[in-house]
Amino acid sequence: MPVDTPEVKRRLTALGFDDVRIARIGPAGAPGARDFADWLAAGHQADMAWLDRSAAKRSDPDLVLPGARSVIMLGVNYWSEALRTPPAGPRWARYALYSDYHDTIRVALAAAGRELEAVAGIGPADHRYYVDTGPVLERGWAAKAGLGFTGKNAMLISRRFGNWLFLAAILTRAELEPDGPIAGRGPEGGPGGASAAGRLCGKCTRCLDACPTRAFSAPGVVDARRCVSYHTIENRGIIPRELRAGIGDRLYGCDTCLEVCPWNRFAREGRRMLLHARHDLAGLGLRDILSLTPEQFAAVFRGTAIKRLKRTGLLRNACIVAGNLGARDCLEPLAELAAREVPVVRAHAVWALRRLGAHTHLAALRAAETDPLVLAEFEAEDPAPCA
Ligand code: B12
Ligand code: SF4
Ligand code: SF4
Repeated sequence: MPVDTPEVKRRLTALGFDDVRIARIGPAGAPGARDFADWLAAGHQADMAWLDRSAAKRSDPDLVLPGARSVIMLGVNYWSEALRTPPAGPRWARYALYSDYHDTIRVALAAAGRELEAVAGIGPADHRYYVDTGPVLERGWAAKAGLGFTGKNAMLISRRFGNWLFLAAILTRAELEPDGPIAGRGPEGGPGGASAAGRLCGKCTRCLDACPTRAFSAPGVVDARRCVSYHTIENRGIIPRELRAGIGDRLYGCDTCLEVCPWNRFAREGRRMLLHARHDLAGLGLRDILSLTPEQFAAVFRGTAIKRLKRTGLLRNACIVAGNLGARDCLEPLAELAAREVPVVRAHAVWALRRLGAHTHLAALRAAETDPLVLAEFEAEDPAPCA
């Protein structure tokens, strides 16, 4: 029975999704599966082993939902004019300045599933929904559905909202009327082909040039091993010394290759029906962050994506930012961390103190230190003093 696809789109838009587009699932599987396999083979996933473990499912939706015929790709616009100019001090990726989008969007996805059942006459077992964490190549499907195009910055860029769009997906056995990819000026490169990245970028290379750690191994291809976003969010251990200066003032995530993109001229204030702003986090001072007790961390970051980084990860990142910003008002909290925290935090606190030239503090700390991870920071080549 043909499904009333415009009605499905109308209902999902009414729930708060800012864009709703459909891709048909064909025998070739997920668009971009070959690029994804190459990306994994090159080791670009760093230690995100969960990507390897779910690779087969990500490349073939039939392994996720046998008999799936369509993917409904959903976009949630999170642009806010209030976040245009980041405050001086530690800088947060804009997406993090909301209650955890996984939680808030998942609630709407459950409602979307019920609407789909009603319109398409299917049951709860005939669809599965995901936002970010599921085994779905979201950007590949979104490009195929024409929700946007894949930029040289690897982002799914919307012609309606620029770079500031969360993605979510509903796989379903219902056969919906598909939308097509956005027609481009450059080479198509086949569905999901690497050459398709940047089709609407023209000669622009702003994102590639602006990346502070040179993380693009090719246009559209991010090597997570060099990416600030990966290191400040996903990496749980030591951040490579050679990348720390490039992290600059970025405390959590990185928006640099997004914010330089000229397609953001189409960005507009989000309706935010599915998001709860936590813009207050951007006002936290570096000294306050470095001094957070476990109880304060839990209270401040409850319900946000940052809680998954845990206090240890946030302190580690804050040490790097303090070292990069030359934050001499943070010497005391840094010395406290270097004396009392777990080794991964102690190591980065020592790095920051060295960058700040805090020789008196360092002499005392070194005399008391026994952990090889932290001692290695004392032995390492002097980090360049901050400007
Ligand atoms: C792993 C991951 C990361 C890793 C690796 C990033 C990367 N570039 O691969 C790290 C931790 C570095 C990261 C960082 C960020 N991430 Co992230 N991440 C993911 C995750 C979980 C998987 C991505 C993946 O599979 N990567 C492997 C590469 C090979 O796949 P891909 O980037 O999706 O590329 C595909 C397309 O480009 C496609 N393709 C290329 N050209 C064409 C052309 C056509 C026509 C077609 C059909 C397909 C196609 O081929 C590839 C395979 O499908 C997705 C959620 C998901 N389930 O997909 C979120 C996701 C990609 N991340 C997201 C965000 C917001 C970010 C950050 C902006 C966060 C921040 N501010 O710090 C940065 C941006 C960094 C960047 N420039 O990519 C959003 C992106 C939204 C959007 N509009 O694109 C996603 C979709 C989460 C979500 N649900 O909203 N992320
Ligand atoms: S998120 Fe930052 S570090 Fe990663 S590729 Fe983009 S600009 Fe480079
Ligand atoms: S900054 Fe330029 S090259 Fe990069 S994604 Fe945007 S338009 Fe494309």
